Amino acid sequence: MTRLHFASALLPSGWANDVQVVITAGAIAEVTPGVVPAPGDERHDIAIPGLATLHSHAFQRGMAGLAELRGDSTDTFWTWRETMYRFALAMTPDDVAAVATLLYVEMLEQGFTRVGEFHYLHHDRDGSPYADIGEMAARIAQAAEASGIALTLLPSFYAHGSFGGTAPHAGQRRFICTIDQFAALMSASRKAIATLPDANIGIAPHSLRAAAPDELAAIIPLAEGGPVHIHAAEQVKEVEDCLGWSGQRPVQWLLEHAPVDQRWCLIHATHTTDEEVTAFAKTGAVAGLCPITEASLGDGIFPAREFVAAGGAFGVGTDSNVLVGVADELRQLEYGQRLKHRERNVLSAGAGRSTGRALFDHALAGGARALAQMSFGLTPGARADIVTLDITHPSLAGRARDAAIDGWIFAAGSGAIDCVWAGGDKVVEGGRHRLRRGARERFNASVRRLVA
Ligand code: NGQ
Ligand code: ZN
Repeated sequence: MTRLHFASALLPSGWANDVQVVITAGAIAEVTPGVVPAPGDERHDIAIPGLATLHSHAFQRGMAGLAELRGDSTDTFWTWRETMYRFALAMTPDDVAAVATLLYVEMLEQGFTRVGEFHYLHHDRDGSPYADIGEMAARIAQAAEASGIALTLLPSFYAHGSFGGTAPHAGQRRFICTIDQFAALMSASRKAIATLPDANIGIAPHSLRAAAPDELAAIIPLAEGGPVHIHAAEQVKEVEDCLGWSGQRPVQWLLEHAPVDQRWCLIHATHTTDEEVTAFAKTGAVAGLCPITEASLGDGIFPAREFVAAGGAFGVGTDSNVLVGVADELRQLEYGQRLKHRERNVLSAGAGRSTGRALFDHALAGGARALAQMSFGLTPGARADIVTLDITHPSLAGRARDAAIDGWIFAAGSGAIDCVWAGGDKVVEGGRHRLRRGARERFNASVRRLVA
């Protein structure tokens, strides 16, 4: 049993002072506001819940910052993807484990305590399955276990190069499965996470480009009620190609042809019309927004204001992991809206209400829904995922409650996290994960070789 005491804590009912939290077996057992610290309570200042990054491609952390060199023709999402494929083709299972471990360490240092790993780098370098088809999934599970982050594994089904069932190209060979191989991969993935505390599993048809309608229908039952994630409408070209193929836009097609409900998460959904926004919000499916990656790749800006006004749920994902941070994703999301609407405090819940708090609340609830966490936040029954802010950071000076969240998200950024408990285990202290050094060494050794 661990007993913590916080000067203030963000509970589901709002901020409370003098909060004692009792942790047993990795979960929150009791939350008692308005009590003085008991002898033996470990004391901290401001506590907030850990968040989920609902969309990650771990291996891409290895190439962060390596695609910022202008090419011969106009650089786009599609030219970035060629660079990314070349990198993916070179990685061994050991490289993936090293890169994912450091990434998950960094996520925890930034206040992410659960990751939705949209996992599609399945096979050996020539495209043939490993002797254990779940080899790479097992490496992801190992990385999660070593770091302490909770894992929602989302094995991805990938079969085609584009709409209409076209053949995949050579650069995609490590991602490709038949339906039978995917079923075997799902079983192996379930095995890989079986002993991992607090892990769960869903499925991820990669996109309507990569999964044909009959395949989509065949694989959805393999989720066995778990989450279903799919990339949709990230790029204008993708929307145009989808219109050419089906006469419908990707989000529209999904809403009309797939059983989209609260279990679903549409990743990006950047190019979505007013009509789609209203219908999407009604389903209860989560918009999986990845603001930093979407900016990095030149995707466009999601109509977040309209989606929230329609009652839509969203969470955030670090996606390409080019930069990892809770504060960074939430700030970028709000700043995109500001640039688009030429206004300030666009996603605040109303007059006198904090923007940072609104962003945080949405991302907490939306992330939990997208990764099938029924119980979340600082409440009995939830996993003990707790983050404390460093009140000595200059951007937090004199701030309390929502103002501290705003100071963190808009002014302090990554430097304001003090401690992080993941499943009740204090893995980050003074902003540093206990594995940081070793994880960096392994990561650096892999990446030096990969970029040589
Ligand atoms: C991915 N990433 O699967 O890693 C994709 C690129 C694609 C983003 N969409 C590949 N950000 O969508 O075809
Ligand atoms: Zn993605």
